[in-house]
Amino acid sequence: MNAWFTEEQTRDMRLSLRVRSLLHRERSGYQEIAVYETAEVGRLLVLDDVIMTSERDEFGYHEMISHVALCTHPAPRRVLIIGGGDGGTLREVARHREVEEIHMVEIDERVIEVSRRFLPSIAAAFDDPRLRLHIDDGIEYVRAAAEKGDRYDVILCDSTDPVGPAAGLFSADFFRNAAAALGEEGLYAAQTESPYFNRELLSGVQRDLREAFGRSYLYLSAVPTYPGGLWSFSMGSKGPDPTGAELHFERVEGMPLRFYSPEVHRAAFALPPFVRELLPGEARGAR
Ligand code: SPD
Repeated sequence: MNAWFTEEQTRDMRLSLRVRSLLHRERSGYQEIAVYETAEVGRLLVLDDVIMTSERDEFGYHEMISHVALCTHPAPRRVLIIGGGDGGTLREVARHREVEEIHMVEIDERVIEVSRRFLPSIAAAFDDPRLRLHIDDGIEYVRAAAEKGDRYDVILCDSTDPVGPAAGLFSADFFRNAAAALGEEGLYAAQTESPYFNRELLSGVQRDLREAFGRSYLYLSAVPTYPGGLWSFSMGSKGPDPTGAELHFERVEGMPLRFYSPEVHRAAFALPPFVRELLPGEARGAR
């Protein structure tokens, strides 16, 4: 079979993956959802022609969006996941025994259902009894949580790219609401795209997180099917320092992790100069 799935990663750059078969395609109320069996990266989830996750490289994303914050917060009992319908972030959060409640707000229920059926190794924790699943708009959910005085310890934003409805998840207004929906030592971590191809977005996010939380951090991982392969995560903190001495690595002992480790946690904050220059002025010298 000579079929290929091609993602237009930038206007001038494409990634093609040989397709063994198309396992599923549908149009939900929000987007086109497709799952391919590929020759190189196993099963691949695609939303509106954009790669969301693949069996081969998902761990560098899901482990890093989750464990960095969960090993930094002093007592992460209530965790909110925004987006993340494939379930990979939920799977990682659910590994933490100290987490008592996992709230997840996903706008498109069909992404969850398709992932449960076709990506069982990723969508592995939807039956966890600590999960409270909300099919809703993450932006509205966080605004309402902030207004009600609902308080989380950690919020993880596992969003799609910042286009269409997801653009609001990268806005200063959203970060202020996220800060208000977090407790005193609250931590917010989000995927923030490629440091090669989304530079303006990334420096704006860092500036706005710093304004909303007081402290912001940027760290890196590797996700070969995403544009450029080098991927960024941004963190807003009301107190705990993910680069400091008080980290809780004992929490991940014994977990079957393939990317995250204490060494990788620390190394992820070592930024090449071309990435460091995206940090707000006062933070550039500090790390
Ligand atoms: N360019 C694709 C970025 C997608 C980030 N989110 C992926 C969701 C994986 N759980």
